[in-house]
Amino acid sequence: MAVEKTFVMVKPDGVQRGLIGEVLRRFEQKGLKVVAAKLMNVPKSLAEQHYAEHRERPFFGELVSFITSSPVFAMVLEGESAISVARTLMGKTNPAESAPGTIRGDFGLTIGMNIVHGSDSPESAAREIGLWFSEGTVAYDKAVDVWLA
Ligand code: RTP
Ligand code: MG
Repeated sequence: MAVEKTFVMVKPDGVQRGLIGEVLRRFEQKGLKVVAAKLMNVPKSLAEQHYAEHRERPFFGELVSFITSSPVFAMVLEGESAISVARTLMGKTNPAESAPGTIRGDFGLTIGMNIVHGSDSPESAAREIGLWFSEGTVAYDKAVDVWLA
């Protein structure tokens, strides 16, 4: 167990449906802290780098065009086992197979529009945080941590 940072993003479908607050609420309620956040349009080059592992997949073009189609809400969340905890709250990649109670299970229907992204490993988290937040993250004064425990 270790305190980790993870990169999470509300995708264009989630932003357009007004779900930024709902998604963020679930992560905050769980105990993860927001250490960086911004609403932004995604340059094509950033989308291609972010999803580079899927470059050869048949859905790659569709995925890049979707993620660049309108603003996303990008954030870095911090907490104990933040990477796997965020993925658990999100649910499975395909919302049709995601359990009720998860973000994708409660709000999604199709795999192409699954509302939220979260880093899938420590290596991905480090890579994605560097890619999306080259300006860095914000550190909290440790004195307030007692209220978040
Ligand atoms: P993400 O990276 O977006 O957090 O999603 P994930 O780890 O759960 O899933 P991943 O395998 O990394 O796939 C990335 C995104 O590509 C889209 N996808 N479409 N048409 C398809 O068969 C298909 N498969 C994946 C999804 O939007 C998925 O989130
Ligand atoms: Mg992924």
